[in-house]
Amino acid sequence: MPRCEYSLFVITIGLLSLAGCGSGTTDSCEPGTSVGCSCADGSPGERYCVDGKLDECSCEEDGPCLDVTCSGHGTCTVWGETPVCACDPGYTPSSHAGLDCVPTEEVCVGGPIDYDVDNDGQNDSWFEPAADECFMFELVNLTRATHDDEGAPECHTPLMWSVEWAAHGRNHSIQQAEQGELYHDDVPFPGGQNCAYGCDPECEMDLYMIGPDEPHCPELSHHCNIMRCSFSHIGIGYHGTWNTQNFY
Ligand SMILES: [Ca+2]
Repeated sequence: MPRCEYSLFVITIGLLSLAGCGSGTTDSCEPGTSVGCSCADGSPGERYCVDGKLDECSCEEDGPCLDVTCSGHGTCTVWGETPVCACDPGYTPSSHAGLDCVPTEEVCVGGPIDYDVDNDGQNDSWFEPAADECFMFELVNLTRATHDDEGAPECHTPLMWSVEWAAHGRNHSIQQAEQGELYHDDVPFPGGQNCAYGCDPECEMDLYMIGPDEPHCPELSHHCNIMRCSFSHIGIGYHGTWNTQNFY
């Protein structure tokens, strides 16, 4: 498997907080006591005695997700204090906030470029993403939303689509296919780059995330590029099974 070059940035994720998730503030109680309650998702919470009355039900972890519907096409999970939607197949978030799920084709879109994607000697003026490219984009954000970071400095909010870097990525995949090898020497070079070949997008995502040469962050790896906190965008290019992910 290929290796990549990157610079490291680290953001520490805060601890969980408590948030109200129920109703009822009228019950009298002894100061300093509390009683159990049921949170909106059925998990156990606690009602604390405040000024002689039981406060609202306090629920760990699920509080920040209470008002997040994921547009009805995903599941909200809290990472640190940050809620993020893991979207259903065919959907992905529309912004860095990751609080909604829209059809992937509304976010993974074509756009104007001024770059020779297909190496025919003439600059191309438009890049239109292919189905594999948008599916891999969807998988990257789903992976970020669901991958258990096990305490590592990894981030879960989604990356946004870059037409320009997708065009460069497809060109890089074409060149790798022609040369029959994986490499990383693009000029200009993105903030990070992952490359793989030989199977479908889901299989290549597994190679990136759990392949034998993929240490857990913060070691340098494809895994780290996909989960890195400092990246905000990704452009993905395919040629056959040759995949390039460009991050910045
Ligand atoms: Ca061209």
